[in-house]
Amino acid sequence: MDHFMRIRIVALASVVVACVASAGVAMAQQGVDPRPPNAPGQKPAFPGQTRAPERKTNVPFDVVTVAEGLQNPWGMAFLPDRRILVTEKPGRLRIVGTDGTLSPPVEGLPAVDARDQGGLLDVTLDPAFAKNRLIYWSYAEPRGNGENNTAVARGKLTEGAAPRVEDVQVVFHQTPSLNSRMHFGGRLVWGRDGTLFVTLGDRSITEGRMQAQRLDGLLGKIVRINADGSIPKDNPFVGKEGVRPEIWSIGHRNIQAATANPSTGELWEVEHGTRGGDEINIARKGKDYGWPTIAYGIEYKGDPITGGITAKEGMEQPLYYWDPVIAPSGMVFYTGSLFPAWKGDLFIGGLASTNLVRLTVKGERVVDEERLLKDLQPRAERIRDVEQGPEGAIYLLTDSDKGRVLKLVPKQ
Ligand SMILES: [Ca+2]
Repeated sequence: MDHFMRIRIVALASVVVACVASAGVAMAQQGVDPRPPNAPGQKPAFPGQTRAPERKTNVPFDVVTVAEGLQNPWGMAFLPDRRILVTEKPGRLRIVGTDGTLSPPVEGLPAVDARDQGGLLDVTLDPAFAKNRLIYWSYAEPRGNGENNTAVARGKLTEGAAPRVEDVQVVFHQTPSLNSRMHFGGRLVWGRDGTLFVTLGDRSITEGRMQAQRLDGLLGKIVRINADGSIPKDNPFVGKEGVRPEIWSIGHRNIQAATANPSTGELWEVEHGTRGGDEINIARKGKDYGWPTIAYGIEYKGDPITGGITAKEGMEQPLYYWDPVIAPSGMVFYTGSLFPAWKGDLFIGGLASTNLVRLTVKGERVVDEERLLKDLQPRAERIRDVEQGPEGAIYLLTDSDKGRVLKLVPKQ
């Protein structure tokens, strides 16, 4: 082979390599979101970990306004008679009647710190509510001098002339308290065994973020408690010196979406990343989800996060991540019969994306993604919470000072 022929072959090979490489980039940018990633150099740890292919289910549905006039509603829970408990972030809990009317605020709740992301957060019924009338709610608990932390209280829901909670007990306080108005986490999820998972944030400020890996505090953690606030004996760190026994899992940033997987009972959660690092995890006993040592995406200012690495031995990879982000809040696996085509799918609320994310999940893999409500929201409302109603409709809370309860029902 002469010299020029060799050059031509090398040049041709380079073109082929370049074409394959650009096809690879194009592949990496497939999925439902056409925008480029914030961290284009980062590679997923396994195929399908991000930008799953789009699949439009074309399920016809109507969006019905169930109630409106709620100020930044954050969490909801269905009462046995199908009325809905809804929290408003400034500190009010209301009951939405089946006709959409709002009750006066439930009396007897402790004060909340409602600045920025803080306030009254999630609400859930005791698994034995029918017998004991107990409800649980999470909130930003004021501690004086601008300090606060996430807390969980419970009380007996009583209805007379005005609804109220009685015998209120604070069953959980996140420690340490910090002077921050951000990253409270706050979702409440029951395990099948009657224990309660509480998702917590890292409080956003550096002092909090750098404690997400520490076992002697509750910043950037998921905790697991008994209903009365005592510690389950089988928590992963019970009996270990210098370690908080409430801890279930560590290395989380800010979790505002969590639900029990109906087929396995395990806790699934979606946490907010920075620019390009929202991620889905199955929160397992004693595991480390990496924050802030490993993370996808970049800092808000554009710098790499910590050491700029996305994987490390001993730290869990997310099941799935988004770059750019959706800003997740609220999630549920759909198990109802109104939408057979969606059975088993995972629905996640989007704050920044102002849409409802639908994912097809096979075991522990996301196989396709769809964005719903894109064209149905002239006001581009942020979605704060997603629940399945007792009749099988999908209920949403929209996050604004004129927040609404919406439901998706099959098209009439
Ligand atoms: Ca992580």
